[in-house]
Amino acid sequence: MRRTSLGHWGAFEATVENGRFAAARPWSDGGADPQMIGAWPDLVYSEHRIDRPHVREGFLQSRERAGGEGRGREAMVPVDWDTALALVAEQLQRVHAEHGAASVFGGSYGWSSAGRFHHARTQVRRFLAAAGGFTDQVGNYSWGAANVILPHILGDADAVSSAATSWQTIAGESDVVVAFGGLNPKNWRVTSGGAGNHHMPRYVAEACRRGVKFVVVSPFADDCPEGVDASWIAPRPNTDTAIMLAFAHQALVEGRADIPFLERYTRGHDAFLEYLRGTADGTPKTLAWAAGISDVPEGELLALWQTIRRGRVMLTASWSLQRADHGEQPYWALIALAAMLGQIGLPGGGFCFGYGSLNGVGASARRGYVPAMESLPNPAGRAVPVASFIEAILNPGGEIPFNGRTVVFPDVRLVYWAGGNPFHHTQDLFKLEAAWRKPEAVIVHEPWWTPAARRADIVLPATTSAERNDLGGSSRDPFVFAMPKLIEPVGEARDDFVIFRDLADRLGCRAVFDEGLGEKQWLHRLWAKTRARGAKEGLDVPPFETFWEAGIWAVPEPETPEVLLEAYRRDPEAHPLKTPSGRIELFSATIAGFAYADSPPHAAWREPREWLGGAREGELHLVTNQPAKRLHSQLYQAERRNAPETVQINRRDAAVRGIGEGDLVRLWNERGACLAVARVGERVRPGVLVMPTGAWYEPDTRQDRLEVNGNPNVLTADRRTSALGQACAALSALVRIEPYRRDEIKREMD
Ligand SMILES: Nc1nc2c(c(=O)[nH]1)N[C@H]1C(S)=C(S)[C@@H](COP(=O)(O)OP(=O)(O)OC[C@H]3O[C@@H](n4cnc5c(=O)[nH]c(N)nc54)[C@H](O)[C@@H]3O)O[C@H]1N2
Ligand SMILES: Nc1nc2c(c(=O)[nH]1)N[C@H]1C(S)=C(S)[C@@H](COP(=O)(O)OP(=O)(O)OC[C@H]3O[C@@H](n4cnc5c(=O)[nH]c(N)nc54)[C@H](O)[C@@H]3O)O[C@H]1N2
Ligand SMILES: [Mo]
Repeated sequence: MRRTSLGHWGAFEATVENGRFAAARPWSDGGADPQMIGAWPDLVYSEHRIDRPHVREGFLQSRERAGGEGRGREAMVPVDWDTALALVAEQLQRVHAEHGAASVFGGSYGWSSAGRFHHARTQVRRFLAAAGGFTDQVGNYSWGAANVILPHILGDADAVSSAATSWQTIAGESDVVVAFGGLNPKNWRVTSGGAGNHHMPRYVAEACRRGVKFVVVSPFADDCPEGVDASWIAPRPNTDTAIMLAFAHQALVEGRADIPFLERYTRGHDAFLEYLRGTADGTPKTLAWAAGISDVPEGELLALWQTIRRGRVMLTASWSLQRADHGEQPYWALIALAAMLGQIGLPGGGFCFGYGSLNGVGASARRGYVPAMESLPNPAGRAVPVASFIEAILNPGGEIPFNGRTVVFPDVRLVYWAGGNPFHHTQDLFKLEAAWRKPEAVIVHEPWWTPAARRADIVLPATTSAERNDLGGSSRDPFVFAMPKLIEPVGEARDDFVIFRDLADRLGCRAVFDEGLGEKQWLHRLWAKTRARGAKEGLDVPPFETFWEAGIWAVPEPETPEVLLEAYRRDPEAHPLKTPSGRIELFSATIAGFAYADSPPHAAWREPREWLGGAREGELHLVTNQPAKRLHSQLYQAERRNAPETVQINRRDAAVRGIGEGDLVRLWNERGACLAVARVGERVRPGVLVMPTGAWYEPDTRQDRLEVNGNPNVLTADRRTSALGQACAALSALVRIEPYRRDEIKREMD
């Protein structure tokens, strides 16, 4: 039997033989990665599947009185479902009664699976809301800083979350595309919710063929699709803001600045221009100034400026740029530069974010046809920024500023995680390991024995999306997919939804949680939303049965290609932005009013706390990017590696340290150390190491604070972008590296 289904890494055709998921290959000519898709059966039948519920030995004996020290160390004891569910219900009731709802931490950040109904994170938050409330997480790791700064500049975060100028208009109209952070094709293998169309490389190649010139600004040459003859400028990491500001200054002094555009479409450009001139700080933001910060020769910057000073120019930044100290600034600076050039709202011109970050950005698709599972209001009304998880646990009652408000950390007693891997995504994992011992109870739903599952008190085995019915898709893709159940659950695994429904039953809140509906009825209800959306736009969406039978519904393409802020440009009075002024804010009185020392009221250069400009002898900048053939830590278990993750190092840096190609190396700083395999060459600029995330966290049993699989988050800092964004700043980290000899571990870590 062959069925079509979907994962975050693409739509696939599944072959099922005698009740077994035998093979998976990319659906149709969709262009998904065959290796990632082909790993599905390996994942589903992995030796790392959790076969039944487990409880940590000490916790089984003495519950919360066991303390958290044994997490990840004591044996996990298999128990039956009834015992496990009774324990979970008891712990939730206890914490609610003794400490209140806010002491249950249930934000549960993570991507989980592509299906929209069985989406674990949505399900756990619905359940905890129904059960009386919890502390939630706000924002995301992907574009947390942009999510906060963009509404101040543009009125909302659409320019990073959903809207983008289409590749069609770039191919047709752009002369130059300058990609800060590049366009790394590996990122196009993935879309949140999954996609049928993986044709980004084709769009870029087409633009190239029509003569569009590409400039990649990145420390890493691989941030460029094959076959694209791009110029490469390799600045120090985290210095893009300085380059953008210098171009804006150059526009100003050359009389290239589009003053009528600034006057009509922006507010506060005077203050910004004064900053560029250096009126107050005595530093004009010249090319020479930016060359000193970015370590790019002034001549190279001048040449790049000359390619963008005329013609139709698309300025774009990857999401990675804002996942760094002061990550709000490169986004604000890029918008300001685009405003100076006056092409915002024109086809193929202006600015845009994330072309190289996710499949589907700039593809043509109608939005709103993939239904989202509904959430429930959280009676506890509490939430903390996602990246402040460690601090929230360690510092109950502590306060942090956040976008003009004050967040007070709850007294976390119970942590509930379903659909994310905090021992992958959190920065400073050895610090997390210590913080993780503090709560009285930790409950995790997982299909696999991930590092987070191994560190829980109660582990409930979840089904994978192959073992249940669902539907999914991405708003950036022209398809909605049925995800039929392919096989019976593996072992004793149960759907997250079913687990929560049974728990809700025990806690007396089932009617609120499931509204009396089962899986099938929920899928009908979700599809009804798609049909309602169609009715609004005059599109004929088939009935559920027709959709389910076909397995796919192709959403008709929009009539005109999208251009970011086109309507605003056409008529700013009729289409004002949702900013206080209704205009693009190059100076924000709101942000000025917050008076945060680290968050200037206009785009400005601020030194990161860790960067090459402030490095000590021997330190290198560690860039941790997304893994090429995994989705974060997902798919790692199917790789069957016998060596740690790789790290890219420049030949020059390798030579002075005696590191050769393929050598085992140790990376370390004051936060910890991890092993890696060196890839030596010229792909990465001197002074920089590039290491993908996603290796499963595995501390060495004999060495304190040494991680052996190559998870670089033991090296990244638990710091946020700024008081404004409080977002993940993983990409600002300095480390040292040396050949690894197991017997002579140095002890510089303390
Ligand atoms: N240093 C550094 N760190 C980073 C980043 C970086 O650039 N550098 N990037 C950050 C970003 S942008 C992100 S989005 C995060 C990603 O972090 P996460 O989203 O947390 O990463 P995943 O590995 O996708 O975790 C998803 C988990 O859900 C589980 N899962 C899958 N399906 C199901 C299901 O049906 N039910 C349940 N219960 N579980 C399921 C998977 O096994 C996996 O453990 O990492 C962040 N961390
Ligand atoms: N294959 C695959 N694709 C994915 C994912 C995955 O796990 N696997 N995850 C998805 C998710 S959740 C997200 S949020 C997106 C993330 O999308 P991004 O954040 O854009 O992706 P990254 O790979 O982290 O970074 C892209 C490149 O930015 C460059 N870079 C880093 N710092 C700087 C800097 O300071 N300046 C400049 N100029 N360049 C810099 C690095 O060389 C890196 O290769 O990717 C998505 N796509
Ligand atoms: Mo992300």
